[in-house]
Amino acid sequence: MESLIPVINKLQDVFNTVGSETIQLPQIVVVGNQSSGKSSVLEALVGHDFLPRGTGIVTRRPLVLQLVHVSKDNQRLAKEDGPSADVNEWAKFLHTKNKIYTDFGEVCKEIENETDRMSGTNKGICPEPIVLKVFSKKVVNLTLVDLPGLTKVPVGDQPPDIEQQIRELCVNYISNPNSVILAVTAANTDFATSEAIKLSRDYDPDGRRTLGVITKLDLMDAGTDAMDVLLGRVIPVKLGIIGVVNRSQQDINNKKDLQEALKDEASFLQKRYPSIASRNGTAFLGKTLNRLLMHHIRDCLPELKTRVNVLIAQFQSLLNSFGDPITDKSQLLLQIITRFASAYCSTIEGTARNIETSELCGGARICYIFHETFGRTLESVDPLGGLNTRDILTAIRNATGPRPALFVPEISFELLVKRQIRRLEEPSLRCVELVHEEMQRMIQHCGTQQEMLRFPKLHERIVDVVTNLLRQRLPPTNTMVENLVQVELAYINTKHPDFAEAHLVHRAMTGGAMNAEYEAQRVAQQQRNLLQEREEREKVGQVPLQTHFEQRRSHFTVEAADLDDNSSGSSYSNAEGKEIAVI
Ligand SMILES: Nc1nc2c(ncn2[C@@H]2O[C@H](COP(=O)(O)OP(=O)(O)OP(=O)(O)O)[C@@H](O)[C@H]2O)c(=O)[nH]1
Ligand SMILES: [Mg+2]
Repeated sequence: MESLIPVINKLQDVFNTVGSETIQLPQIVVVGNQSSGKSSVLEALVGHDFLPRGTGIVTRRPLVLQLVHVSKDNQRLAKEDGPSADVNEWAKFLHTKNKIYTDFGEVCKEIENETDRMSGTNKGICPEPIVLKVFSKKVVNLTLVDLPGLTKVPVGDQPPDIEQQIRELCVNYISNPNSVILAVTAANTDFATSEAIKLSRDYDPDGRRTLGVITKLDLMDAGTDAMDVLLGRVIPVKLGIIGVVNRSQQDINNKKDLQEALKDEASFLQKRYPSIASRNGTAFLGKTLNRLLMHHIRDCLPELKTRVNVLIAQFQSLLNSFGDPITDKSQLLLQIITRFASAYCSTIEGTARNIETSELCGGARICYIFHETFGRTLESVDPLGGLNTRDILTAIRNATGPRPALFVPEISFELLVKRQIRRLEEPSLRCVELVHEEMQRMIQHCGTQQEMLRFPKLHERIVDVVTNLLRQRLPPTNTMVENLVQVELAYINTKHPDFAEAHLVHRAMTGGAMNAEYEAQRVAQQQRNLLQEREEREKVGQVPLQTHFEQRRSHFTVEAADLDDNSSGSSYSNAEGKEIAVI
């Protein structure tokens, strides 16, 4: 089995790397008549003395022997499961939990004890398997199963249907398609009567996983040999028939060493079967099993290969998505940042390569926010909103102080106007907020998908930096908008053409001394000027504030008329009513 170790280890590494299930090697099951030498064959294959062997029924419970390869890399397993001292091989039973056996003689004793415990001491059998794990550097991960021998007549405490029971037990193991059957027959019995061969034929009719083993070649009657059997002339076995010589009962009693036994076996075969010596013996059996396992591994390879190829393709495309290797890091960094910056600018300018068609974005959206959202909000602001006659009257009275003024006090007008101008501040600040949101959103559109994939952290940093930058600019921008409103509040330019009309209103309301014809001319002239002025302003895109005054004029007149009814609650003189209307 030793040549398998490096192959399996390498393969298991590959399987681990590609994250698939590791190779499940077939389990090796021995079947055969009682005392045909099954345990002896298995033991020779493993290379350890640890199975109870002897005359009469010995193996009375299935023994599931799990060989576990431990390597230096496999420290975890060795530490958890292994003994503390420097021991290369050790064993553990399932039923003794964590007890560690380093003496294989003790293992043999424990198998006997455990067999007696469940099956009694008087030749009874029990289908419950004993599970033994052997940890070693010199084994591959493989499971071997030793079974009780097939028998005919009940002895001792055996039940009448013992033949049937053992048969079923064996069938249970050999019918598993993942098991290689070692059909053991002793050479001193007639091969044509071999129960092992018969049973395995029933469950492996193609003979693809049955290997014939002939034991006790040394015990054949004088004048007979197993030549015909071994050459497959009696009963052919597809995978072959291999003859072996195990240690006799005498050898076991004398504690004959396994290595010595192997040497003797080789010389026996050389002497008795020189022409086929190289194709028989325990060593050759081991090699053949090796080959069978290799074939099994080979069958697993196509699937592994496909998996590896799929993974290669996946990783290759991932690798390609990362782009060419980097030679100059700082140059690349600068390039990426520059590309991001220019992508950001072009999103604002509308010169970006991938122009969105589903929704407005970048500069176009900012334009929309200013002209549509903000513009509409401004237009919806009523210049006279929130002002009632009582406010105006109070403002006028407060401005005149102790003595009633002769003319409308302008200070009251300013007071009221400022209050109205201040109302523009809130929608302006909201406009700033919307623009900020859009500029923030634009960050996501810049930087290519490929770069984001390749340098996710860099991309995160860029987003961070730009977000912070935008956030930092928010308070100064708000302050600027607030300042603009403050500037407008600080000085009311009454010389502005918007106020030209106010003069007319004032005159009309206060009944100025000019004659009617002169007045009409003046009004006409004023209106021509205003019209011209407005056209010019509309050309440069300014919203004419005057529109509001025009729109409000009718409303304004009605309010002035209402004032005469004195219905607002507070009483005021006729003159005051006119002043309210003028303001
Ligand atoms: N001389 C000789 N004796 C053998 C050989 N193989 C096995 N034996 C002896 O045959 C007896 C039975 O061997 P086991 O290995 O216990 O046989 P088994 O098939 O496991 O027996 P059960 O488990 O009882 O069915 C033992 O005394 C072995 O020493 C062999 O090739 N030559
Ligand atoms: Mg046995």
